[in-house]
Amino acid sequence: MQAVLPLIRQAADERRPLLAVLIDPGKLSLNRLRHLLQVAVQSPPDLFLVGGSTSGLNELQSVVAELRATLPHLPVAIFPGHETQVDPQADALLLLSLISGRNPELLIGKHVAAARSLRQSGLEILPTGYMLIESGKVTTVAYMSQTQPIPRDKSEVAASTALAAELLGMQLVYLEAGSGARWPVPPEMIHAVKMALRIPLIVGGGIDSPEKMALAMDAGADMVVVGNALEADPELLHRLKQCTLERMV
Ligand code: 1GP
Repeated sequence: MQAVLPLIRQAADERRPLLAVLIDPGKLSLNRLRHLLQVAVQSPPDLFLVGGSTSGLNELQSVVAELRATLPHLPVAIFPGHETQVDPQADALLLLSLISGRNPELLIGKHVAAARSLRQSGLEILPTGYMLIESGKVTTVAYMSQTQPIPRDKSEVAASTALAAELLGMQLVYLEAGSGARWPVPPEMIHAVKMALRIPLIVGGGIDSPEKMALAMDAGADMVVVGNALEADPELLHRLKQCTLERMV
C-alpha cells in the first residue's frame, strides 16, 4: 500500500503539479484499457483514479487488478461514483462530499452508509471537498447528483466553499467541471480557490490537451485529472506527461 495523501502534499509543497489519469470502468473496453496502460508504462502518470457514476464493483475490481498487474508501482485511488465502489486492492479512496450542492445524501448520507465498509477495507481515506463548476452543459455528475454547479463567474463563492471544506477538516479540494465538460474550470477560479487554501487542490473535467492542462497547473492546480480525452486517444498521455516534466525544471 502506498500512502497517497503525503505524495500529493509533498508535490504541492514543492509546487510540482501532478497528473492523475481517471479510468471509468463503465466506459473503457478491456482492449482500450490495455492500450492506455501500455502507453502509461512509457509515460507513467503520478496517480490513477478509478471510478464512475454507472460502473459496478466487478468492473471496477477488474480495472484495479489490470492496473496492479501492469503498473504495480503506481498508486491507485478509487474515485467512487457509488458507495459500493470499495476495493481493498487499491491504495486509497477519495471520500467525496459534494459541498457545492445541498443534497444531504451526498454531503453525509452515503458516507454513513459506507462508513463501516470503508474502515474495514483498510484503504487510506482521503476526505475531499468536491465542487461542481458550471461547464457549458449538464454533465453526468450534475444530473446524477441533482445539484446545481457553482456558476463560472462566481470565484468568490468557490473560494469560500473550498475554505469551508478546509476548516471542516477535509484534506483535499476537487474542482470538477464534469467528465467531458465543454469548458474546464476557469483559470481565474482555480487561482482564487488556490489562494484561499492551505490544502492541495485537484482540478478536472474537460481537460483534453497539454495546453489546457498547463493553464490549470499554472493557475494553481496541484493535481490535474484527465479521463475522457485519454479514453478517446491514449497516446495523448505522452504529451501530457511531457507537459508535467517541463514544469519540474
Ligand atoms: C471527471 O474530472 C474528471 O470526473 C475528469 O474529467 O473525463 O473530462 O477528463 P474528463
